[in-house]
Amino acid sequence: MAGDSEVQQTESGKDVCELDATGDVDPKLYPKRIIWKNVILLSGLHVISIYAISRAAHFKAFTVTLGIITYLLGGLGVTAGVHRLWTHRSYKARLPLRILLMICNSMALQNSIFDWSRDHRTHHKYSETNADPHNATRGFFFSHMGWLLVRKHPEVVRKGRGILVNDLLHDPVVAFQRRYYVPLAIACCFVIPSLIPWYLAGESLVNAYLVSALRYCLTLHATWCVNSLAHMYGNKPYDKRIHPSENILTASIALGEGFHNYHHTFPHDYATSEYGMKLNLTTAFIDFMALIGLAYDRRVIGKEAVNSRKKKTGELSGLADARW
Ligand code: ST9
Ligand code: ZN
Ligand code: ZN
Repeated sequence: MAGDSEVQQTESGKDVCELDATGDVDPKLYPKRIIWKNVILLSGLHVISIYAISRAAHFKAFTVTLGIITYLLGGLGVTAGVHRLWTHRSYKARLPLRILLMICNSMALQNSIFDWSRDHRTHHKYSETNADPHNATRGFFFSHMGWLLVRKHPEVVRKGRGILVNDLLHDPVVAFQRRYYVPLAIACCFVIPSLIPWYLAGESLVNAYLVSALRYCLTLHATWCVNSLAHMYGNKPYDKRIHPSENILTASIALGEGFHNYHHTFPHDYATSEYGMKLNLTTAFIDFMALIGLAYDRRVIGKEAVNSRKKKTGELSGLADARW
């Protein structure tokens, strides 16, 4: 009951006031608190990005090339780093690769590896429920970026507390990034990528910053498409009872992360797809790292298991009931 509610606090002292006295969710106390700081920052980023596009003809080729390279590096910090390595443990990486991926991940500025992984593990376990941080049943905009503009649903926090994160807490690379996250992310995402073309190619600092901001904005949208587009549109060859779908557009812009029906069915496959390296730059990157000895123990789901799952629950299986 609303009247029984009390303000509870997390370990770092933040209140989770939407839980009632029993720790259950009181629906009357949710929705939703808009985080105006995030609304202003993300709106500002979009205004700057549109302005950057309008000035594109003034940018030096060096700056644009660096923008593309940092899109790919930041993207790999998300896909090969926080997603496939730290969240799903779908392969193992030696220390130099973990450090490289942590720096690339900081370049993507998408929350610390710890927070991102905890949210993503929660997303997989409780997909399309209130405990899913970007629950796609709340609509396209919410699952795309709206979830970053409001306080989390209390179920995310409550159920998320049961998610195991010991491996993340014991990884010194993850701990280092978490500790110095704000300065590290600002330096890797904006400061260094703006200084390089200014220093090496005589680009103006304003132009160099505009390209960094545009690249950041594009990386965010490519990532968010996995939660929105790939949870709404596409085929479901592996499990038709779930929302996640094979979305080729998303796979193309998100370095191979759009094969989402496969990924939610077999989350521990390091390729996140049945088709290995096809449209999947991240898988090619991990394979190259394995070739030079920096990645190992890549987990793959066998053909037989994939085919038998397709027959049991895929679109062509004849299985009738959808979960939703
Ligand atoms: C961004 C992230 O964009 C994007 C992630 C997308 C994931 C996509 C996955 C797809 C697969 C991979 C594809 C990659 C493709 C890449 C392509 C690249 C080319 N469990 O969070 P708080 C507790 S970030 C357990 O503050 P609020 C916890 O105790 C963009 N507990 O919630 C915490 O306390 P403590 C930039 C949890 O206050 C407390 O709750 N960033 C969990 O409701 C409060 O946590 C932004 O725009 C959990 N899961 O605020 C905004 N969650 O501190 C950044 C929470 O002790 N975020 N708790 O840990 C925020 O400002 C806030 O998180 C908020 C919610 C406003 C969204
Ligand atoms: Zn998903
Ligand atoms: Zn995943």
